[in-house]
Amino acid sequence: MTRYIIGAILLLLGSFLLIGCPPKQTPPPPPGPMPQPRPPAAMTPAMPSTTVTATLTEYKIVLTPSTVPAGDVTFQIMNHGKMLHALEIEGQGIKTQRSKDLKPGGTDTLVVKTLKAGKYTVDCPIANHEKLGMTTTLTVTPPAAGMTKGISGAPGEKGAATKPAGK
Ligand SMILES: [Cu+2]
Repeated sequence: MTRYIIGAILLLLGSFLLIGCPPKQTPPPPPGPMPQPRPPAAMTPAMPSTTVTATLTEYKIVLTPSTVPAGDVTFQIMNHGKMLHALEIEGQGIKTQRSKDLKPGGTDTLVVKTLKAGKYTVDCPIANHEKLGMTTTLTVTPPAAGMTKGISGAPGEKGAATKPAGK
């Protein structure tokens, strides 16, 4: 009888011990080097962004430069005239984009995204200013393989120049 009881107690103790001492869990991982945080994606130089200064006067638009590589173009527009002017660009199937109306001395910035190569008309949409001469052409050149710095002067593109009609 007592043996039986002792045996039961031992069993109980045994199971307590088992529960109290659970098998060791896998140890925490040793403090190794932290995983490197991913660096921010490098800016893709695929599409260059060019800034063109557009000066508006009566009745003229001057673009500097007037030839840019394909990509985004930011127009820094300044009204140096004495009347209200604005700037709009159209061509190559793009949606016509237009700056604010600028009072004399006013400035605005117009960003035109991803212009393809080709010719674009830049004019003043106010009243009949375009007819009076406020129109010019922005030439966008295809992205060159080895893009050179300095965009002034389209290299060797004189083919379309009108021949002097002197006889
Ligand atoms: Cu105008």
